Amino acid sequence: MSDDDRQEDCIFCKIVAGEVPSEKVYEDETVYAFKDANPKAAVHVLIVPRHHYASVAELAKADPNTLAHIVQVAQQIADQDFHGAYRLIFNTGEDAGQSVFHVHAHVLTGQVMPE
Ligand code: DGP
Repeated sequence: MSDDDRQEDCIFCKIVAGEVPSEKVYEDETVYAFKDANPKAAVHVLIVPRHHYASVAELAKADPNTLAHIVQVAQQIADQDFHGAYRLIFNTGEDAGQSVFHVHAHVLTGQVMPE
């Protein structure tokens, strides 16, 4: 990631850059996926674009291909871990529970999810 993509105080920018350790699940040129530190399912993975966008709305507007790619990577993780079944969540805005303002998809899989 180039320096001008970064937000200095963003924990997920630091994880993408390898400055903060994480349990990597998948990576490629555009996204990085790692285990959530506070898992809410048997498999709980966060997928983030390498480039910093604050929210899924910002990502959808600026780079819809990467948003579609995130969905494809989620599918791939669930295909490996739980016959393709998964819950995909983008908390958007503080009042919806977003606490890290670098867009991230929560992939919850590896178990039958409660209703
Ligand atoms: P949200 O509330 O939607 O913004 O989700 C943020 C998630 O990020 C939350 O489930 C915990 C996770 N998280 C926060 N900091 C770290 C970290 O440093 N490492 C890892 N692996 N996960 C983190």
